[in-house]
Amino acid sequence: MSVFDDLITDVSKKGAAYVVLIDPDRNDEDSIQDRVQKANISGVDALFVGGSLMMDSKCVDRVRLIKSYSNIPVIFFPGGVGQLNPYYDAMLFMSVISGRNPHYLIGEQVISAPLVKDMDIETIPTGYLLIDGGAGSTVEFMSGTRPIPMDRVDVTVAHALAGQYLGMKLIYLEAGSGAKYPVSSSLIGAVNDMIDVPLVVGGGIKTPEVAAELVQSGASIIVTGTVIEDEVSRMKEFSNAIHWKE
Ligand code: 1GP
Repeated sequence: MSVFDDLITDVSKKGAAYVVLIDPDRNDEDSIQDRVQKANISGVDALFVGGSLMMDSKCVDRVRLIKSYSNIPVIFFPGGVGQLNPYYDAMLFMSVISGRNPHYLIGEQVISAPLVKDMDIETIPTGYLLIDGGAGSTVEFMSGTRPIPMDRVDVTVAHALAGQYLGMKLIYLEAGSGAKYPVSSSLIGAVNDMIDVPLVVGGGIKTPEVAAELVQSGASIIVTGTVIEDEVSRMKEFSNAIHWKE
């Protein structure tokens, strides 16, 4: 079974899937080991690995390390083609469809496609929508795109639907790492009412209660990063809150 099929099975069996984001930029070897081993035993369904900006050249070594400790799928969450390496089980093959920067709509994808083929990495076509989470995210700077204001339901829904019609298997609503506020329940509900593909929601999700509320509003996959960097032991609480059918 593919990593994507596995994730979708988790969503239907458990009510939603829980993914922990590990940014290889901000982690030393000990914290990587601790985080990945805790994820293995805390009901986390997969790891996303990636970040918008790497401040050193150790990304590949850290991904290799993450893969060596992980019992769950390690999925590349691409900040750029430079982070591509053969240690991922799959990757979100993403396009920043909320923006109008051709490099992040199709440029990076063209550069990476032959390398992905050569490395034989499973690709999961993903429409990525950057929503304004109030914190001026790194993604905004790095992608050179303007986030969609949180209250522009019409604009968000139209982008998500366009992503579905273009064949995206997932639509990702991203408030940005460290967002002041996560994507709102009402926005998730409105998008979920209009599209049939699973919704991934991340950015600024700080408590299991908020995660549970976003799932009830229509999120199929919840991603947390910062909160787990601060408190690794909370993974189990998040996983219990998100997996409401279990
Ligand atoms: C993944 O950017 C998020 O979509 C992660 O955000 O670090 O705020 O959890 P946090």
